[in-house]
Amino acid sequence: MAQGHMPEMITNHDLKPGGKPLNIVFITPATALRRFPPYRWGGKVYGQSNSITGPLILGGILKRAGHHVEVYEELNAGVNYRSLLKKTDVLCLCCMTSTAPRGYELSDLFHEKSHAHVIMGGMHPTILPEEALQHADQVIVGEGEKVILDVVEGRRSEPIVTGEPVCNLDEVPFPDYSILKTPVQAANVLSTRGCPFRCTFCPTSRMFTPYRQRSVDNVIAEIRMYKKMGFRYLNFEDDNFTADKERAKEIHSYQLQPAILTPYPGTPVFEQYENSGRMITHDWEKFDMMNVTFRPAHMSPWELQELFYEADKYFYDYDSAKVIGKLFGKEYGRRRRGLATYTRLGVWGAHFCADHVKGCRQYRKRASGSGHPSSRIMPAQEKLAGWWIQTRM
Ligand code: B12
Ligand code: SF4
Repeated sequence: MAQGHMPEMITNHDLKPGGKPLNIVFITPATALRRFPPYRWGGKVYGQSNSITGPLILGGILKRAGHHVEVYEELNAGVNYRSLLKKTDVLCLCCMTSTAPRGYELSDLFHEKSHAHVIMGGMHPTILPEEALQHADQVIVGEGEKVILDVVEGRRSEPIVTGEPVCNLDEVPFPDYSILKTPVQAANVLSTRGCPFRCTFCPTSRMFTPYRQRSVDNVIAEIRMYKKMGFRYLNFEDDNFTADKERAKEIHSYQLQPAILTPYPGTPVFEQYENSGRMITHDWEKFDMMNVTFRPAHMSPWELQELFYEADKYFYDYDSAKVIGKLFGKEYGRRRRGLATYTRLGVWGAHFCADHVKGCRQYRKRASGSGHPSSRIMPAQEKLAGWWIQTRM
């Protein structure tokens, strides 16, 4: 498989004299609901399976330094933990807020049942490193490229290591898909890091700072590599692909999806809502942009949740599926139709669970109250998902 190029700055490390290659495993955790098979099937309707790129970039750096590296995305497939517990020397967990609780669970499991050294990184450990350190041996704050090898090989042993941002993004190696062990159909391309604006609710513009762009040539070289590797689908996953309109036109693509305002820790909105008592949950699993986690000013949390479901139905409707089919081809149209159906079933399912499943029946009566809406809906789905997962871990 084609490899990304490797800049001097990052490759120039050697294994410690006499040091033997380590078995390094990267896991991007997913919440119980997202590991539940019906959700994974639904995900296929939503789009081609894809992978977060951080572990593929960092794993590639470690592989080229001589280590044995495997990367797993829990979102896309079950992971055989029995075998990983036996062989893993270093476990690297990549967590966003909603997946941090699962990351902590995995870290505890590896501490209990294996000899692995556990390192955490990604969006959530970057914002709350002390919280992550209650479970991990080391936490890397920020971008990992410049420090990952030193941390893994033990030259940096402090509990919290701060990774400096890479100034010239063209020096970052391309993600290495040869180490990814879970299925993937689409390659993700990020032509920038961060965003020139700093909306008060936005975590990425704070994590990836300053805003940087790759050169168009470098992006095109990556796209060519994926074509050679046989990828039929690419996603542009920039946070604000149109920040530079001319450049966006040059590269040519963007995508949107509905989301609920989520006050992520580390953002001014979180501070503000926290200080004024408007946060209604600190259950990080709910921080996935699909659950209301705060008290809105002019309606109840549940009313906002319902409006989100309604917006989803308008966004993914059958007419727009036709237009998308015409613009982007039959397959995209078919997927969009599937998504329209799935969204409608999902909304119905959420109401059904809330109305009929034990523990949730009362939600309508409490709709104008201050409780967390998903704490009434989700338990039904989560109980089922939790049961299924427990029988397999
Ligand atoms: C691609 C992507 C996806 C893909 C794949 C993700 C996956 N399989 O988990 C898809 C579309 C499936 C997805 C889904 C979701 N996503 Co998403 N996603 C992204 C996106 C756009 C790009 C990720 C990426 O490749 N970044 C670029 C690389 C270079 O960064 P990175 O992976 O974070 O890695 C760097 C550092 O974090 C660090 N690092 C990372 N991992 C590790 C591990 C170790 C051990 C170390 C040391 C360092 C380290 O070093 C890396 C290199 O510098 C980001 C936005 C962003 N700009 O990051 C949102 C983002 C991560 N997603 C987000 C969200 C909310 C979600 C969903 C919950 C959305 C939803 N409603 O379903 C789901 C959850 C999926 C899950 N796993 O459960 C939020 C998370 C916010 C937060 N604070 O938690 C983000 C930040 C978007 C946003 N603007 O808010 N996502
Ligand atoms: S990425 Fe979007 S939300 Fe974040 S600062 Fe930029 S424009 Fe605002």
